[in-house]
Amino acid sequence: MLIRTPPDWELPESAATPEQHYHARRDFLKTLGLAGAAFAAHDLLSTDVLAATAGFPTKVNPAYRDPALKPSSYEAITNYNNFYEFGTSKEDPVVLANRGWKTEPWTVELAGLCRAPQKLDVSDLVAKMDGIEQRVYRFRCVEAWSMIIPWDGFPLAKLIALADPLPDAKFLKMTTFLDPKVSPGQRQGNLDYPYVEGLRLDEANHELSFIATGIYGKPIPNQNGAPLRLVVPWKYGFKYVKSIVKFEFTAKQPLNTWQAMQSREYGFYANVNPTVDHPRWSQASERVIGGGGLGSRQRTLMFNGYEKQVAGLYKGLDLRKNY
Ligand SMILES: Nc1nc2c(c(=O)[nH]1)N[C@H]1C(S)=C(S)[C@@H](COP(=O)(O)O)O[C@H]1N2
Ligand SMILES: [Mo]
Repeated sequence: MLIRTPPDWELPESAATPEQHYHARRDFLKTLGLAGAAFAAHDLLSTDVLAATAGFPTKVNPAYRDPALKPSSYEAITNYNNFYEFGTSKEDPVVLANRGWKTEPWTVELAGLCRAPQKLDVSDLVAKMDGIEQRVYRFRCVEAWSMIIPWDGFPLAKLIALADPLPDAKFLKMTTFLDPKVSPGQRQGNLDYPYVEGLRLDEANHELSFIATGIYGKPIPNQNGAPLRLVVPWKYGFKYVKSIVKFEFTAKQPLNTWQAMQSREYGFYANVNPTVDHPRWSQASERVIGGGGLGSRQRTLMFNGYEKQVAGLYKGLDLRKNY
């Protein structure tokens, strides 16, 4: 499939590492689980063409590579995760999501109010997206921590165009897999499953909205939401629904999982906003994961730094009420 690592890739700066021998996604993931991704990803970043270092078929999109953003280490991004299907601690998913959970083959369904509803394998879907690109985005979790992540994938707008929504479609609802056999969190019921998220259709079609199939030029690890997950950089991390099996066009606003869980604390919009605090903590600043010894803090930016691009989506909307 297209999101496989081709056999002839090499890492210029670490030609001696065993990673150059990993030809298949499966092997890559197995090793990731065992070795805990011990290589220093920041070394890969010294080259200008970030993705080319790993040979993943992706091109850096220079429009989304602000040189002021220094990506977090691959190790931090892939070992400090929220994925409640595989446990509630940050360290659980890297172990539990790599114990027999298969993320290929993987069927994706396009459904609801659209002219071209269909079911297709994720590799066929990716093949229709004419190429994978890399974008470096800020990432801000509602728990007041942040990272910078080089995502590989395609604009969500391309997937929406493939489904061809009808005029009545106003929202896009996205659903994670449901399989309690492989998901300890689903067996325990630590949330209402399957995990659901949603966007207004104009938000979903915004140029920043992205579907990630990779990180740092490598296929996206299970713990980060293989084989495809949402990326909406101006919103809190819980909107970034992982391991999606269904994209559904709806007329009514979907009820997202965290809103269903605790609507006073988590809303539908979840736009990063330093002036609207979480009922139990301030959102004015954030801890930078991997930002040195105890982790440095920085001010949180309106819309996570994407205000120029997205503020227009929310003209006339009370962002205090619509958190
Ligand atoms: N299916 C599913 N998607 C999910 C979550 C989850 O528990 N289940 N957690 C969310 C939260 S709270 C965050 S912060 C991000 C974390 O993404 P990361 O682990 O790749 O950093 O995934 C989001 N997507
Ligand atoms: Mo989060």
